Amino acid sequence: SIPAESRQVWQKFGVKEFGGKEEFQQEFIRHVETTLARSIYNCDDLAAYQAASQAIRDRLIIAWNKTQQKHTTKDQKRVYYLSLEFLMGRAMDNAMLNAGIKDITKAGVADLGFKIEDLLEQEPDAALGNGGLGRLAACFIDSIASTNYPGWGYGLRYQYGIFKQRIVDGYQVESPDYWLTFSNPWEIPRYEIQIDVMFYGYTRKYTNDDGKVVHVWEGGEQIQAVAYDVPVPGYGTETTNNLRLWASKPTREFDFEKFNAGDYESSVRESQKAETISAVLYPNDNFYSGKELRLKQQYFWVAASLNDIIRRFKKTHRPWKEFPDQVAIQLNDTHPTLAVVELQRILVDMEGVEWDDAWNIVTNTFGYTNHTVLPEALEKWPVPLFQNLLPRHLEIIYDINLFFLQQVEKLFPKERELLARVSIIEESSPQQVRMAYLAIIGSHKVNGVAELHSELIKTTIFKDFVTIYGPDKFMNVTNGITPRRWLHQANPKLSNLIASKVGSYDFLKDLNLLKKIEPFAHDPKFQDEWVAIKKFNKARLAAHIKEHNGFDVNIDALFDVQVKRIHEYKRQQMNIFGVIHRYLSIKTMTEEEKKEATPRVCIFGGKSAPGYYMAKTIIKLINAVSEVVNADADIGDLLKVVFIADYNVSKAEIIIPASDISQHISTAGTEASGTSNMKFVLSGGLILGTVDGANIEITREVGENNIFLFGHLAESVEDLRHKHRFSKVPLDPNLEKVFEAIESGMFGDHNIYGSLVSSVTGSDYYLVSDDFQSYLDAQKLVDQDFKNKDTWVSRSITAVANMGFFSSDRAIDEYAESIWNIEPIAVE
Ligand code: GPK
Repeated sequence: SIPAESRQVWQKFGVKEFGGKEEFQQEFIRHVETTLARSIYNCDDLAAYQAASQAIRDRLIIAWNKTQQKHTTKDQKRVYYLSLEFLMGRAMDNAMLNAGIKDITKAGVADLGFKIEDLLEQEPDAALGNGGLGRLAACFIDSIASTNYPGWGYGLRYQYGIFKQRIVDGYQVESPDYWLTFSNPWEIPRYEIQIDVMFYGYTRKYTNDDGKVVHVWEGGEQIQAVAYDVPVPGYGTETTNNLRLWASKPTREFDFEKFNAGDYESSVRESQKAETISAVLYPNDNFYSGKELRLKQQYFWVAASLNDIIRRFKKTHRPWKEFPDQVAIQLNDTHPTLAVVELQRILVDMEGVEWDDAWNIVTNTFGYTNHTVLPEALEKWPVPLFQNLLPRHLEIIYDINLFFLQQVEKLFPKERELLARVSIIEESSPQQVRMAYLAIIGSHKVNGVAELHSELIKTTIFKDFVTIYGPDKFMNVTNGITPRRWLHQANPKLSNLIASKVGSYDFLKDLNLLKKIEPFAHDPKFQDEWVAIKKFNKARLAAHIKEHNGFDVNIDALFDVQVKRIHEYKRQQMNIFGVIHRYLSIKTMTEEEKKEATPRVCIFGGKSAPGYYMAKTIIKLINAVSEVVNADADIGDLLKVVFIADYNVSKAEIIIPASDISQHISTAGTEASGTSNMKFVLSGGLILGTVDGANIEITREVGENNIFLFGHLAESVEDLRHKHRFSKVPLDPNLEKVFEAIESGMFGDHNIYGSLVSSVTGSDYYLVSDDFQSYLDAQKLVDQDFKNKDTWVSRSITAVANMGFFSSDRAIDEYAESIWNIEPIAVE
């Protein structure tokens, strides 16, 4: 440590926070001239963005250091959020907002000849996630910091995030998202933090001098994990937490071995192979694909993270049994479930803790969040693959399973069927490791992400585990979203208007304060301002559409938006069938009827997994319909169809505030929660939705007059599917007309859409036909109600006023209180 007499020097020159804009400017110029080696003569927007972000980054690092020192001295329990995905989007605007230096930087760059908006546009999205699950993790770490909880995120530093989507001839075309081209100012490489991770090899056991059986795992391939830290600033607090992302690198020892054997070329090849582990994000949402490299990613990340967490714990010199008093680990889906096994392995094999004591520590440490009931999304690793890659872990899983099944047998003697059903090992050929079961057995709490979903997991996929453990192990934590990004950053004008009535921006920290705008729901002046802001946001989106799609949309039309991953269960196909129905209706309207009709702009956006044929067909149909409808002179402004390519977080920030209606129309019981539904309502849009996921809680909060619900309920879904399977259910007549239009070739070669149509005319697993009439009825109501501008705007205001519950700060408080058992720490 630094000798006392030197400390004065340190303190004298310690980096300070910005006092004002001039200090920012000084730092900006210093970074242009030294960090970037540029000058006033060649500083373009990109360089200016880089210099500004370096200056902001320095401030985050100071706060980060302070926070980590404070957390270390306080020595309280921390939470570690393990997620394979963090869909962060851009960092600069959020960093300025949360660090409270937005005005300083804005004014600072203006004096230097730049517009802050132009600089923000330079930043590529950090798109290290697929959709809702990854974005939830991003909102959660924002909230953990903003509510002053000591907590870290752990993930992978993919070099390629979710692919970029282009539309060529109506089809999705993917290209790689190499987002690190200009380096990333928001990460701090920690080259000194290197952790060895082993794969493959073999296991061996021996009896040591104390007569104890010891298991060893050796002879495998070593890969090195290097840490990259991303500071996560809380809003309105000094707390700046850490997101630690691991990158894979070849180990030095590994290189030398080959090199000494004279095989230089293959040593280089092997090195390159090591880097591929963390190279690319798997582009599947709600789908398990079972690739070995994916299992490698999971173990690599889990092993590095646990090693890091344990190293930190060991510095406190506490006994192992206190581990769960210091550490809570949340498993974001089953992706990090190997952590359960890895912790047990470290405790038993490496630290000599007795099996039962170790297992107590493990189960008290972990919590598991389930995000889906879709069977195709549940991870099940083939035993042979597992055996080869992680032989010792498989042995431990067998032991965990054995002890678990013994316990079940004691509780429920003679229930052989039950034992087979709940076994971690599925007796298929090959056998499979059921990761969700392992996660349940290895955790003290299991939660779903909205009320209906949390009930469904208890009564369907995890029913037997409720029988075994009782209901208290299973709970609900309804998802939330961060109001900083999804209200203040995405919709600054609305945030400012709300602040003018609330009296401050405190609602960004305590979202229930939105209630204070409810009295103004019928105030004409407030309504006018509200409407003007929506119009401004629609114009902003229209400009984006003009630039990227090349045509104009009428901003007085109803903006109807469905943006999310393309998936059959989310039913974008039903939406586009509805659009075709609307198109056909307009074609038969008289001029009088046309005058009465509500003009619409139907906006779609979302990526399909590259190998998901049906989803890709849906994208093609949307684009084909768009071409036909937009070019039809009979239709004019009454209907426009837009597909916005490459939907991502920064596009969501433009699209969501511009919606009048957004669609969340999954087959009841399939969408675990949804979070964009919350974002749309928070921006003053109303929902057209099914009785599914968090739509249900949104309805309860905003009132059923302020949402358009339709469709069958989750409880009827099984029966309806059964009917489709075992009898011929007549197709909805309106849908039949839509299919006739498709088959007539109206949208190009109808063969392209053959499987899409027959999936509905066949077993109709997603009940598109069953819900179609109800969907059209709800749409009709939307058309009518939109004409009544006064009522519409008051409904919009009332809905926003009642959205307080959906702050991710509330969700994090619930996790902290009932799963993690952690307390906030103030950082002055
Ligand atoms: C759930 F299982 C998964 C998955 O693989 N990816 C994903 O984004 C989503 N999710 C759910 O589909 C949403 O309903 C939910 O809001 C979100 O996770 C966050 O919980």
